[in-house]
Amino acid sequence: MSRSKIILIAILLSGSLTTAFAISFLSGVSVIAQNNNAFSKEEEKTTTRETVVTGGHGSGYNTIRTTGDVLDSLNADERTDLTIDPMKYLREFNYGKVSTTDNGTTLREFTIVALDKNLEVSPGVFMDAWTFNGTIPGPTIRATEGDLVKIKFINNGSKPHTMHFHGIHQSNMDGVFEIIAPSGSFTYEFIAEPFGLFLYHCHMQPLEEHISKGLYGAYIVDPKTPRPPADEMVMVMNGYDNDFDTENNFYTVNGIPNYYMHHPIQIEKDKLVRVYLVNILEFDQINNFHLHANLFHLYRTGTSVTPNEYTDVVTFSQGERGILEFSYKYPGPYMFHAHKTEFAEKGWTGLFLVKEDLSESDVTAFTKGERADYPAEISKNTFTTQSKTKNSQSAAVVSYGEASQGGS
Ligand SMILES: [Cu+2]
Repeated sequence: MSRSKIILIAILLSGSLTTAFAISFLSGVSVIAQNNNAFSKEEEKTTTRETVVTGGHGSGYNTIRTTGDVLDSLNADERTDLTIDPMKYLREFNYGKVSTTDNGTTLREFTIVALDKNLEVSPGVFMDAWTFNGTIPGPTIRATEGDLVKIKFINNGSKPHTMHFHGIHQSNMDGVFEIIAPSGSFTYEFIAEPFGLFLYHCHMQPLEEHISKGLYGAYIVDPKTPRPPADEMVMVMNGYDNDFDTENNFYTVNGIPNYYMHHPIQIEKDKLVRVYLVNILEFDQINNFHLHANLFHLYRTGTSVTPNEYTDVVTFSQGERGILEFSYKYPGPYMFHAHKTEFAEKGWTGLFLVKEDLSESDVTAFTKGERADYPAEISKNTFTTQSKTKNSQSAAVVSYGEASQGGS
């Protein structure tokens, strides 16, 4: 529900109660009932019924062909005006320019540039975005506990900005009071501590504007003893309010609505997957992540190597994050998406495609730069994955639409 709606309801309720309370003082409890009746009659008069258009949803996830008003980014790979390349971003960790200081500390140096950019957040939908290094989300910054991190921040945007990192550091490195004007620069310097999953974002007022226009990214601090090897990926949950009414029109993980539905994330059966999951969604109170046909170990804020929970849904408010670990027992396509169904319908969905092993040929709904025609196997709601046995290779047909992917 939008904030304005919540506020409106709060005003109406408090107005109604205050009036009822005042009247009841004068003429007794029965007036409260009358007042409530009057309120509901008034409400009846002013409420008009909305027509609900279902937008041609069929059974199961045939709806990935069109999600009604939310167009899917089918040809995203070769474009330069998109928010990001979600497949590249997924497993891209930036460790900076690495050197060693005189006292033996590892120094990691990064350069981040704030840029105004007109980005296509969904086909045909452009937004005047503010970015770190030209993308939404900004680059994932990664260090190890105890490293010295230096971030040279250059503001080439048209508005003043800062970089506020979560984590432990000095006040003057917190990116709140030192405002970096357009054409200005500032070097943030701090020790990476503690280990965990953090984020960075601009901290200029009005904060909701500077965040919703795209100024954020993930910041990972690894423990000195590394976590066990895994297929690691970062997922930043966000939204776009491209008509500036303080309500999001699109919801995504990693920048483009529904991207991973068309470009499934390929993972290997029985192999440990580690997702660094960050919620930066502006305007909405919560966001969440649901994994299909599986459960994950959840490390809240990533500040422990012992999991807090074994679950299939995690809900975060803005700024919250956690590390998810899981492996799939059976091959095939599996959805992941916001279990806030409104967000899922407006773009926050994706697929893991679990393979017997990654040497199998890629199976994606669309190859790079291809037109938005569905390959025959997708049109027929089936596609083929190689399922290997000890002595032979046989092709198994996996149902892709209809009932097999029908629920959440
Ligand atoms: Cu800013």
